Amino acid sequence: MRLCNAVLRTLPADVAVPAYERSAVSPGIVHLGVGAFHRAHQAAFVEDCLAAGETGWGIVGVSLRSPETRDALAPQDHLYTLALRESEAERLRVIGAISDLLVAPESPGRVLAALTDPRIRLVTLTITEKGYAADLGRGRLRLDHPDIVHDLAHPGAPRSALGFLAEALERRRAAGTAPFTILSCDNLPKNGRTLRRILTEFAQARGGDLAAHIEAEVDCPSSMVDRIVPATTDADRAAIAERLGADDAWPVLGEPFGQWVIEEQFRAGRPRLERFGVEFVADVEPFEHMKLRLLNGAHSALAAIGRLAGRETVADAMAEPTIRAFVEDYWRCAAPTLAIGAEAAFAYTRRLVERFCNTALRHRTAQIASDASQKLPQRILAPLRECLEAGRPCGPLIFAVAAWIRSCGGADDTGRPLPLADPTFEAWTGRPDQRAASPAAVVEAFLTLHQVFGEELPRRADFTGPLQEALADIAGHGVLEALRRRSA
Ligand code: CS2
Repeated sequence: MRLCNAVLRTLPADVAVPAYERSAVSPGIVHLGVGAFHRAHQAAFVEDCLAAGETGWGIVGVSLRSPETRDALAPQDHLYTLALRESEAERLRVIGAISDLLVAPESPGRVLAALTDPRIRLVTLTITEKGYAADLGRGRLRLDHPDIVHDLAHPGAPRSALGFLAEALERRRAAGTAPFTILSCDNLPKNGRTLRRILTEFAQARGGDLAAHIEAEVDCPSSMVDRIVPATTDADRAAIAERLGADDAWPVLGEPFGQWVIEEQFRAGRPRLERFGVEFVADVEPFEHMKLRLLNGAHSALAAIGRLAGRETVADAMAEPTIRAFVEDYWRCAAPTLAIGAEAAFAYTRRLVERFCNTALRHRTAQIASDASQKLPQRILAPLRECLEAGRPCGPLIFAVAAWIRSCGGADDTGRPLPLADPTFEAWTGRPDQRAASPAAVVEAFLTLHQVFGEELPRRADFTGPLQEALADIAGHGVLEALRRRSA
């Protein structure tokens, strides 16, 4: 039996199901990039609003690349299970907030029709760092990006999120429909402002006066989103089917913790998410820095170190005392770069230890390591730069960069292959052969990667010297021994 509207009544009593009439919901949100994170985070908050009677905020999900999500969920009335796990406990909730799923490459016209529907007042995005087609170090649009080149040549059949947003805004304006608000839910610095800047640059490149319309009329609040969402495995599918008594082709997993902090800029209206724990603030940056630099920064460090040391999950890596001590040290260095006080940072990291040690999640270090070249600048290099400028210690941050470089060499410390999943990095033709080149030569080659390191950092001897030393230590002794030597 497959999960669908008709079986909702037959599910076990301890599985939460949509507490509202799904057929009465109308679409109010288009979400671009409808992956597991969206389904485990924003959609769950929207589900609360629907259940509370705000029926005008159903979600039309759009996949910008593959049909997998639609293929899995369409046969089950777009229902799916959210499993929140901690230790032995698992709470299951069937989410009904998604009312339709579109696949952009198959039918760009249907996506544009959804985006120009006057009932849509909010467009949310989780398209990952690389979906922005931007040089994130500088926060500028990459006009040479193949999707951007395509969308400028074919504005009526776009491929990129920016192409869809610009064309939809143009059509809405022509039809006299007010613009939607665009809410980025990606882990980018100043995500709303960055999106607004690159969308405006894209609109300028299209010509006409759309850019001026966006500047004057379109709200792009920044937001900070947080929930750890490991990729679903076949074992998860089987275990969830067992509990449901029905098959769900693609349930999503997460930790019970969830946070969403959003800037209050919604001229087009919004669901009353504040009733369900979402925080609306004037300036999201302090929250964003706290999360990007403490949670995501440590995650990326753990991913690189954990993979080199053969630790499959974040919890496995945290169980290794040397790594755990390193992470604590990392936080001590990153925390002073935050606007929040030391006490708040300490409270946050205490909670992070518990979240990272949640063995029920099985959050794979390989998952976090994907697209690392797109993540390092905002997570690790931004606070690192600030520490260097202030003359504060930042050894653990530099060590994390060295571990990342080493993890790009193709093998872990025992010689097992370490595949990369970072297309932007893989496209780089200057990659040195780490089995042959000296650590100094490897560092020198990596520092030419300006998209990651920027222009100024590679010129600082107080960065390049310690980076070479850390890489030489890792290459010579393995990552765990290198960590032990650091703390000796
Ligand atoms: C992780 C994030 O995969 C990654 O890069 O660091 O997905 C992280 O789990 C989330 O941002 C937590 O909110």
